[in-house]
Amino acid sequence: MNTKDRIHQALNDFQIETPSWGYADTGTRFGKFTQDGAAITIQDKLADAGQVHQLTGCCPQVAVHVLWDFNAETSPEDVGQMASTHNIKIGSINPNLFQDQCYKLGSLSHPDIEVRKQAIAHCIDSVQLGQTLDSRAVTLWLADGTNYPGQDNIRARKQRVESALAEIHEQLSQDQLLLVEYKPFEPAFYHTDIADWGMAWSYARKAGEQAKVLVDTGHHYAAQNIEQIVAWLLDEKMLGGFHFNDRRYADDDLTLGSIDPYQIFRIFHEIFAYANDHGAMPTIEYMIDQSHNLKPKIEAMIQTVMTAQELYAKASLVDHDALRGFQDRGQIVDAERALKQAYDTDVRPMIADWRKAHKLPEDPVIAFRESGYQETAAADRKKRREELGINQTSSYA
Ligand code: PSV
Ligand code: MN
Repeated sequence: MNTKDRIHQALNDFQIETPSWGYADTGTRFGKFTQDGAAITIQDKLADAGQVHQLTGCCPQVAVHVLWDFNAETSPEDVGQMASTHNIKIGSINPNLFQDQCYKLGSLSHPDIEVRKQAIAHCIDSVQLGQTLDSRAVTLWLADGTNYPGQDNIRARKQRVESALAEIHEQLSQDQLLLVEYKPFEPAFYHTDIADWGMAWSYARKAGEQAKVLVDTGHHYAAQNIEQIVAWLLDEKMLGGFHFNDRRYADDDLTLGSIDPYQIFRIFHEIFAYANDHGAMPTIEYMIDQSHNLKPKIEAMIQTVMTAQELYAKASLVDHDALRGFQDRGQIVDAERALKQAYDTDVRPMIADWRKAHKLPEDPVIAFRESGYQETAAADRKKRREELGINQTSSYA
């Protein structure tokens, strides 16, 4: 297959979910820089996600965070219906186990059985929400951990999480997945109950067959080799999905590839290499987990999606037969050159071509700017904020 066809085939198969929370005002623990165009309601978030899909053609799903996106006035069915009016679907369901006051000492790992019961019930509600909305993945991230040595019994907490996950897993329908996300620190700074991929893997294995590991690229120590983790999880059939973002220090939520695009290429390469060995691409939930504080949100999301497509397309170009030969003969320079050859290929004209073939704009960022959507949304949302008495000053449209 020639380069163009390989890229087109890769892009035909590539979809990535955007997060509802990436369209709303978010910030750091020090404060928020607000934007007039930021989504206020779930309707706004879905409209914005619909824009990203309309212009890129590869984001048909939007991830939701249960407490941030659902309320008593809007039924889940209404939310599903609203999504479909924007030609998208509700994707992964994210339970929220970190905002309620009762979670100060943890959620599924909390020493008090009553708090654990509340957390489990919320997860089971989220599983049912997924069933109502025909969504596949429930993605579980625990802020659980301790801040001080001796604060709680680490093994007891592990056992509490294990038994909670098994209980939640039992409620999954046949098509549902329970994705277990790990994070080395923050908000817990002494120990985190799911600190790394090995712990997430162990929890997922014990929970049941439909539990897999979720790799958030921002949740690793600086020198960690993420593609090795990906290769291991693939080999063990335990890779469930990704939360993509980039980072400089920790969980910085920077746009994908803004700091280290080669790392994302190497991750995609491991996936293509696995597919080459097994004759088919593995099923993986690709998701973005970014909250944009400085960049305009929809543009930043489109930029991220375009970067993901570029890096995925580049990774599809690696010549695996040649690479295997170089590896077998110990030709290190040539093996590395096989990766670089693909990475250095300018795939942008072929992606533009793919977009043309799919009646999509060649440059979705420019098309978005020209559409006037941002200005209209900003004017409308600014007015609604004033009516609602939400204080906000902004220099961004
Ligand atoms: C936590 O840092 C995380 O990566 C989890 O996926 C959350 O659901 C998400 O960010 C949003 O806070
Ligand atoms: Mn995440």
